[in-house]
Amino acid sequence: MALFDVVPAPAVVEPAPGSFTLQVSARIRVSPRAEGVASYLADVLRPSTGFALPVVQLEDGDRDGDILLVLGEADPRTGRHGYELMVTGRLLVIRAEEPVGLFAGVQTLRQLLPAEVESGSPAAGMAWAVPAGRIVDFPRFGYRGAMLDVARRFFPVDEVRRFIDHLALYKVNHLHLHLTDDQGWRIAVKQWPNLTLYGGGTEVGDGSGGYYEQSDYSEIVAHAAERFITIVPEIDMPGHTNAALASYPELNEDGRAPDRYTGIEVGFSALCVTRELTYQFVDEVFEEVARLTPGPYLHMGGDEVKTLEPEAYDGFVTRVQRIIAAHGKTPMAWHEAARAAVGSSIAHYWGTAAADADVTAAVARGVRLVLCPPNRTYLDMKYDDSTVLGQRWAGVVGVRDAYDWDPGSYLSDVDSTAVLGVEAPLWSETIRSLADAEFMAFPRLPALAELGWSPASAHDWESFRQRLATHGRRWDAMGLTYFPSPEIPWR
Ligand code: NGO
Repeated sequence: MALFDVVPAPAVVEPAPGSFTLQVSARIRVSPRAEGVASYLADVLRPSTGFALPVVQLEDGDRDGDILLVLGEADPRTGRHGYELMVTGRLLVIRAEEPVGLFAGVQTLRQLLPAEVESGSPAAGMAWAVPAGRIVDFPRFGYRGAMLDVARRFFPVDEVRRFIDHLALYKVNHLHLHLTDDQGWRIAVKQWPNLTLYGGGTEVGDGSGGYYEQSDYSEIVAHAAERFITIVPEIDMPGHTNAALASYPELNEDGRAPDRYTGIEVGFSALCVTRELTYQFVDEVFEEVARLTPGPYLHMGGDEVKTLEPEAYDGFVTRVQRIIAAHGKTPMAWHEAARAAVGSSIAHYWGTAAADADVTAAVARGVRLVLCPPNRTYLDMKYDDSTVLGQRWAGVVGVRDAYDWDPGSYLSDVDSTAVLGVEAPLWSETIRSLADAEFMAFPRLPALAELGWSPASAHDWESFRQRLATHGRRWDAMGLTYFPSPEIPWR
């Protein structure tokens, strides 16, 4: 590997002659408060190297050949989320102000080791060399997200854990879980048990769906937290609610429960927004989800409601966002809700227009944005005409399409300071397995991760495709399914 072959591109890369080689006697020395990062690194390195790699205190004596994870004394440019990596023939040192920065540095280190490090089983006769030099690195945006639609196709806990592991490698730090939709309700709510017992039993097509018990959801949250990833739970409303409406007749305008739904049309369902019981329902659902979610956000959906008048929809949005705020969380919603969103909330912009008057006005009131334009970020769009999976309502989205745009200037009327970051949604109407999901995410997800992390000055398609070309072997070693796009000169 070369010091440059890192995705997302680091802010500063200074190669030096020589290399560091990880030996059987190496230890991982770590500052107090960062032991979790050290044991994560040991778990990554032990299976393929076969080395013991004991984790010891930083103070535990200088020895050549050790890996050091140090809190403090990093280059000041690294800030609270960045890191500095120094590699010489003698030592490999990652420094950061906070454990989250060390974790990002560990991901860079993974990518600087030979691809075989990802194989999960002993790779004999390897020289575990890391090129010498210095990297100083820090994120451009605080919100670097991916979204997984577990409603149209249910992903069991183990698959979500594996997806989270992939996100970590590319420094993605938010996973938005689309937990409910017309085709299924995926998170158990104790006060409304039929949501999952009945409403969780379907998905798109003839599958039997599934759902997360609250303990399953907590397991996902904990796995993500160990990787410094925040879970953003979405309960989509007032539309995209057929699974809830089928489970509880009293949530329907006419008091009658519809059949469960397994097709892929959108926009036909809506909660009854004029009945008080609906707000009690919303309050109790968000109360339970808030209690299970340590992260700051609760997402209320709000997209594609075709059966309500604008005033009724707006009134619902404002009231629900106040309920979310009352549970101590920051409301998030798709950008249709921006017009009625409260000032402290966040809107996911999924339009393709370069300006949107409602969004501009909302930003003026203090609403901030996460960008997910479908013609750039939707991982469920086909790569090209030959892609079997996916949809094409927003066009085909090649790797270059995903990469070659600037989140800071995408919306012409919005100042870049209102943009918290980018998100890559993986909707699952056409997805039947985790391998399908990986195929649609790779290599576009690393492209979007780079937009979120790397400085605008590092943005360069030619450089990106050359760096990414070294990652195919890494994905092969991980057993990760990906699209071998002809846009990338795979090595
Ligand atoms: C839209 C729609 C989703 C679909 C997706 C498919 C948003 C925010 N709402 O995006 O329900 O699954 O497109 O590409």
